[in-house]
Amino acid sequence: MSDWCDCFNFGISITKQASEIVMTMFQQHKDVRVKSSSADLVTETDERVENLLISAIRNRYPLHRFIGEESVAAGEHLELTDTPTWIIDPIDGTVNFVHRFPFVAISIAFTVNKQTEFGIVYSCVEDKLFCAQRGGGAFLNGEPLHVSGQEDISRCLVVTEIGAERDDLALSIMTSNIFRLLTLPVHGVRALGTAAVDMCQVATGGADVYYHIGMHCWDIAASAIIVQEAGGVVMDTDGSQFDMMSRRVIAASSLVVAGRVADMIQAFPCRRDDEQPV
Ligand code: LIP
Repeated sequence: MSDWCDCFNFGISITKQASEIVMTMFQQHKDVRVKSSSADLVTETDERVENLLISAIRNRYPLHRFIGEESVAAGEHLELTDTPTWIIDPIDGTVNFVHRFPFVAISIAFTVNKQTEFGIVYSCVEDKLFCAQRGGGAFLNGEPLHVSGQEDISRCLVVTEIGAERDDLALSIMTSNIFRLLTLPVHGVRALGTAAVDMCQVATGGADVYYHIGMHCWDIAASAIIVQEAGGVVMDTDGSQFDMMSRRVIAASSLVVAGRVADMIQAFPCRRDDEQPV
């Protein structure tokens, strides 16, 4: 069990508090701004929630560091160090939030010495709290989670994301990956529009594998430990060790399925999250 329990319990508490803002604004009109592409959006609520989370956590743990999606978007330097660090996506599924598509999540991961100690993903509209502490198992609303253990790729339900990239190369590779899986065939392919909640479906056993190229560390850092603590496998799309800054991930019910997907899919080039700007 993690010895960062106070941070974990505070993380749970502040997540629930922040979700009240998300749910209040969910049905309201939103002023939307575009970031890296027409599919990469931000609202005042994303920024308000991130500011609430960071200020509350910083007040309690003044020496801790933060990697927040909207802080980075505003130009804050992204560097993961050994210092206790909170990796925050204030609203994962912002496009869903703008459209009132009911899959939006607050995602918080906590690392020490670059190792994730706990992850919290709260799917606000569903009122589903996914969480895990390193060595302590994974839970959904307090009930233990375990992956499906599926080892036959042709019997897998696959979850992925189209992401925010809209250049021809990325779209061509993304759609050809889906084509290859569907013609295998797998049982199906799903995308909820939030990487964090997508990936947590593997932890519940409701999906057997999730893969994504182009997401960011804040999208999947929390759900990665949730899948691992549910008995799943998390790796890079090339089959190498998972690296939350690489913007590539496979999370699977078994090493066999993870390896099959790694063999089948192609990645497109992405700048690492921690790559220094040129
Ligand atoms: C989103 C991801 C989702 C992806 C979207 C976007 P955000 O994160 O969770 O998987 O398809 O393009 O990146 O921007 O809503 O926090």
